[in-house]
Amino acid sequence: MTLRPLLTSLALLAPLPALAQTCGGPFGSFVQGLQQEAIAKGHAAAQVKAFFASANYTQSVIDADRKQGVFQLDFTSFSRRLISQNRLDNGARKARQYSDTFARIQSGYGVPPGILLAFWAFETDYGGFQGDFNTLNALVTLAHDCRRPELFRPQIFAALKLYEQGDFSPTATTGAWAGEIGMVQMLPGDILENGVDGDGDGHVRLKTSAPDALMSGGKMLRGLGWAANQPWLQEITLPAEMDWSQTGLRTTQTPAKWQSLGVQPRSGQWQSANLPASIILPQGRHGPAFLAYPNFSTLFEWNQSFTYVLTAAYFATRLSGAPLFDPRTPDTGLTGPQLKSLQQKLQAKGFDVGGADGILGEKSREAVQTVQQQLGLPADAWPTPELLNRL
Ligand SMILES: [Ca+2]
Repeated sequence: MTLRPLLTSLALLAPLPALAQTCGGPFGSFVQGLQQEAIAKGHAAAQVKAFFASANYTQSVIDADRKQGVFQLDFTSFSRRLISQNRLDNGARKARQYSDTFARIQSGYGVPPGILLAFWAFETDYGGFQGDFNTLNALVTLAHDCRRPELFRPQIFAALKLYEQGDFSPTATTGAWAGEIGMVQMLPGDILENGVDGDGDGHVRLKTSAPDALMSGGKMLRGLGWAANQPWLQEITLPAEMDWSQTGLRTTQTPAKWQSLGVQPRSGQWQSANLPASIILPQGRHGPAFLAYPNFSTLFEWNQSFTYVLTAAYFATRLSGAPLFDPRTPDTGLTGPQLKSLQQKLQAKGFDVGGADGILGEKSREAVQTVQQQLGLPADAWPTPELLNRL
C-alpha cells in the first residue's frame, strides 16, 4: 500500500555517483556488481557473499510497482475505503493499550498519537498485514529495474548494515513490495537512522514490537521536520466566492487572515492563530475543505501521495476528536484515463506534472490551477471534463 520510495523528490534531484546509475543487464552480473560495491565500501567479503547468496529477481515486485490504481481515487472515495468505524475504534483501543509509549513519543518527539496511529492503520492495519515479499529480493529487483534505481540501491547497503547488526535476514525478512518493513513500514535506511528500541529488549523489532515501531516512526517524523505541539489539519467552511487561486499549498496565510476572507473553522476554534496555513480543496471549491498547517507538509516526507497524506492527516484528526468531514457536492472530476490525457496536454504545454500517471498529485494540481487562471476559470486546482475540453 505504501508509496514512500516513489516519492522522495530530493533523492531524484541529488546528483548520482557513477556506480549508482548502474541498473539493468543480466541479473547475476548486477548482483555481482552490488557485491563488489559492498566490498569496496569496506564490508567483509564473507558477510557480503552470505548476504547476497539468496538474492533473486522477483517479477511480482515489478508488477506491483507498475500497478497503483488505488491512488487514482479522489479523497472522498479513498478516505471511505481506508477509514471505517472499525478502524477508528481499533485506533482508539491501540491508543489506550500503548498509552505509555505514546506519552513517551509525545514528550520525546512531539508527535501526537493520531498521526502514528494513522500510518500504523493505513500501512499495515495495525500490524496485521505487513506484506510477505522477501525484502532483500524486493530491493535488489527494484534497484535492478531502471525506473528509479537510485532510490533503492542505497537501501540494499542499509539492509546489509542491519544484517551485520543481526537485525535483518536475507532469507526471512519480509515486508512490502517496495522494501518497507514492519508495522509502520520503514525502509532499511530509515531503520538504521531512526530505529528505537521502545520496549527495551535490546533490539529494534519493527515487525513484532509495537513500541519499537511507534517510537521509531515518531523519531523519523520528528527528523523529517514535525514541529512539536502544532496542529496539522483542520476542516473549514468557505465563502461562496473567493479568489480560488489563493487555495492550495503554494499560498499560506494566518488563520486570522483567512477568516477575514470569509473562511471559518467548521467546528471549534482555530487551532493556531499565527501559523502560516494553506487551504486544501482536494476536490475543488464545491468539495471538502481543510486548512493545512506546516506539519501537514512534513507528512509528504513520509509519503508523497497527496490523497494518501490528506487522508492520513484527516484520520489523525478523527482520532483526536474531529467530526466526520462534510463531503459537500464536488464538481464531477476526471477518470484516471481522462486525467492522464489532461496531464499529457499539460506536459505538452511545458508543465511539470510529475509524470502522466493518472494520479492527481501536488504538481498536477498546481499545473491545473495555473491553466485555470490562464483560461479565466475558477482556479481551484480541480480538473473537470470542461477543463479537459478547453485544452
Ligand atoms: Ca525492542
